[in-house]
Amino acid sequence: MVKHTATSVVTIERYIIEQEKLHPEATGELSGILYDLALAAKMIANKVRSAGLADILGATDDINVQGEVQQKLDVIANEIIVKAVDHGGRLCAMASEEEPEIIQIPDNFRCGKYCLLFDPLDGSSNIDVNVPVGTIFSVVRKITRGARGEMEDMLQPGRRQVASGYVIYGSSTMLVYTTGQGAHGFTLDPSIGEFLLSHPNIRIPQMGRYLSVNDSYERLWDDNVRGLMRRYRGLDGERTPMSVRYVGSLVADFHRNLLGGGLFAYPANKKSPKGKLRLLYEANPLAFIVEQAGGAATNGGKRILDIEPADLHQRTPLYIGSKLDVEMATSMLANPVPEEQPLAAR
Ligand code: P6P
Repeated sequence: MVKHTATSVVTIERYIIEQEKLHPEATGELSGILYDLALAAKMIANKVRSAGLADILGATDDINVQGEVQQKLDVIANEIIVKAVDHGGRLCAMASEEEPEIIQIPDNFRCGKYCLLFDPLDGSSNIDVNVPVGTIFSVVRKITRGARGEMEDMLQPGRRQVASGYVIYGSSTMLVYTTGQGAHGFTLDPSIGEFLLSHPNIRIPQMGRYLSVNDSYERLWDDNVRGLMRRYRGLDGERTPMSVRYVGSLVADFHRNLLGGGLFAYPANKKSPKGKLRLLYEANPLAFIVEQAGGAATNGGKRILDIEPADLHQRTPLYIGSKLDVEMATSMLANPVPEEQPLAAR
């Protein structure tokens, strides 16, 4: 494979094909899913860019599975992704943050061997104030018999992902993905409508500059979490102080830390004892990317990618970013978070 640099003019489609050649057994189905997601990202970027103009701001009166008031763009982004991938014959089913149940492939379309799990527009509450938002996706292989996807296909640990990625709709639109051969970033050139390679082989610094945490929950944290955050801030003399940068949009906070080094933390707290972020379509895909970039991700007691899922919309505490800072979390949070029992153990 050609070793590209950030100055190479390489489209995401070409890069996907080059990466596919690293897998002699590849059939091109996974590449097809990534093409379709890149198309969906361009369409969502268009909607996000024009959100302030077309009076589609503000919330619908629908409530999604999270009990959150759905922003109209959430619904639109969800539809765009489903319609972009449901007819390609590569998926057996999908799961979305916006839908309570598995999304089956329409009867008139062929089923494939992969499952797609996604958060169509994370951080959507930030849309009205022009803060970056993002799409997050995860791809796993079907493991059950039969053509159609089942819940068991969705409830796989993150280490079984074959691809994952995110799109950040910020000052520019970027797509970052991995298929297990490193993490690679592409920036949308709106003048030609192409994602161009801009960040080949992303590597996250081993120690971070930035700490991303909402410390308004400090009163709800356990003592060991409070102690960890003091350490990150340099208050106990064990670590050089980190600067706090918290956007309140997971993809924006994660992306800055991935490129510049840092740690994003959303600890369990007395109000959210399992944490807030979703395992299958937020923590797992970002954990795959950060490990491919030399970082790490834990729930405070266990590697995120080794957590056995029990529920489609399961939440998890999340500490993700620079490897040494994540290791500091693991060592200071000695008591693992009680896990939900996997389906089989019920
Ligand atoms: P809090 C946005 O609603 C989100 O799901 C993530 O994007 C973000 O990291 C987190 O919640 C922010 O949560 O409790 O700090 O407002």
